[in-house]
Amino acid sequence: LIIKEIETKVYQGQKPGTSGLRKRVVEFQQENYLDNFVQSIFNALPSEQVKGSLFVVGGDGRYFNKDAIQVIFKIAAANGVRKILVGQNGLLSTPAISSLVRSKQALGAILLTASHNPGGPKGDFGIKYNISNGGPAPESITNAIYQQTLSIKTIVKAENVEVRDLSKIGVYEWDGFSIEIVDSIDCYLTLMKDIFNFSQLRQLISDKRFTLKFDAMSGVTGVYAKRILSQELGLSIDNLINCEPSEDFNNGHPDPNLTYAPLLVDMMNKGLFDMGCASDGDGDRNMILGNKFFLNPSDSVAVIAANYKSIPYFQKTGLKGLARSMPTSAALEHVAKSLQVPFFEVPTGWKFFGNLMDAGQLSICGEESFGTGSDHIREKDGLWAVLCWLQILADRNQTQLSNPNDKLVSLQDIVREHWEKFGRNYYSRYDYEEVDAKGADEMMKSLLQQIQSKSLIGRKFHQDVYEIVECDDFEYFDPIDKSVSSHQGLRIKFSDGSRIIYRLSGTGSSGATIRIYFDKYDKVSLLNDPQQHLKDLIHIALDLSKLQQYTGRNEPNVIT
Ligand code: VG1
Ligand code: CO
Repeated sequence: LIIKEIETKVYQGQKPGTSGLRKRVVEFQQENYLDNFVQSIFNALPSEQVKGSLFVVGGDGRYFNKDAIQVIFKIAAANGVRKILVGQNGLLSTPAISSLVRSKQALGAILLTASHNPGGPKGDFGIKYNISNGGPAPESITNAIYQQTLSIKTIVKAENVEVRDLSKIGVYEWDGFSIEIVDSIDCYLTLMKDIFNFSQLRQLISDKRFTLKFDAMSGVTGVYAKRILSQELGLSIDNLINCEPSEDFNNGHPDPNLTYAPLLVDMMNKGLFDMGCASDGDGDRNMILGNKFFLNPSDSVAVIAANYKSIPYFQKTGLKGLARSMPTSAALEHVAKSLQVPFFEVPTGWKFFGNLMDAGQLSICGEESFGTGSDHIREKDGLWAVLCWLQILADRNQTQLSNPNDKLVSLQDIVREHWEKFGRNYYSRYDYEEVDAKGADEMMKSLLQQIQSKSLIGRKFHQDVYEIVECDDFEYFDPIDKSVSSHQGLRIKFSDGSRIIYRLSGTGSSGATIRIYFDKYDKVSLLNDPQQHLKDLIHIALDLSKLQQYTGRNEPNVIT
């Protein structure tokens, strides 16, 4: 190895957000910008751990992915890493990386993705460090990396390490360092076969009474969908859309929601398929739709949990506990109560679930932001969620599938039955993307002040139907490592249990994004339109925050 030491200067602002460091590509293209961050990761880790270690590297295939991988190779080699596993063509979904780290017992992984943010030369790039459990590094480590970025002076690089062609599976060796290009899917597929009953899934997918459409939004999941849904489970290739990974997501916004997946949403609204699914750029998110039916992610995780016995993996492991992020609807709590399993509420971001899983206290968890997962890995997992739903459907329809004249129980039938049993949490999230950061900060400050002064308590709205009984600035005490995470969102709670939550996004790359979440439980009227049902609560939220006044925005860009 020819190792060179390079002098560098500090870049301000390399602080990882909700899920890694995300910036515009042009920022990453500045001299040593990426290099500084990568070197800072190694500087933050104990050097005796790094020496001789194994790392996993891969990304969602967005623009700058391939250049970044070469930089990581060089810096990792010079810092004493023994071996790197990299996905073929540099591609690995976030869940696949998590599964590789765990099964190969790597020290950690470097993930190259800005997830659901747009890509391309004018779009975003991102980098995230995962630890040996396969999950995102906790705040103690991301903070340590950030501290390193503020004092970095030199970078070390092995100049002669380079594998320009990442298309062929194989091993490349230098003295004391090697790079192995691995199949992007194999390890993940083995895991999925262990979790689900593939022959049952195959039977459902091949049945004429059930039609499925999958949209990879030109992100990395396309390669997984082709192999798993099509080759392994027999879904016709015609039912896969946007399954070629593209550097700019085919000029799209790889965020699976009602706004950015219009093609799929339109087909499902027309009733063309029984189930429609989409995943985000790096494959950890999922949107699942029924025939003319939107499955709210907060309901999705609750229904999966309630039906855990349909899934072979949970038959083996049992249900250790359930958890959701704070702004996610309370639907999952009703399931935890009924099944009498422990329940946890953590801040937004998957990194907060890892400790509970490692401690054997958590099996299934989810976020309202189209993130669902379990302790099979330490990241949320888009394709896993799709397979869960297929498994639940296949299990529920065992009799029907063998009687060709029976009508199949549909996805929405299962959700409606769930509401009948547990009640329904009407839920919505409003996103105001790229608003002026100053206005957003001032709005949050004014809300915080109202909360801290307790002046909101006792206030009544809409003919006194709604009364505020509690409000706070959410703080999380991790029961496992005892760490404290403050300022995780502003919560307002009403006498009927309804909640309004305000947060600023931590994944954007310019301006600010305000998120407002609405949650209202109902046991009696189950089939209303959520926007209609939540109208008053939404009104109160906009009123209290004076959002329009602070931001000049009349409407959110995305409504979930
Ligand atoms: C958003 C979501 C959060 C999710 C995060 C990462 O964060 O709200 O639930 O964990 O994205 O998802 P924020 O701070 O913008 O609200 V992904 O798919 O970008 O790794
Ligand atoms: Co993602």
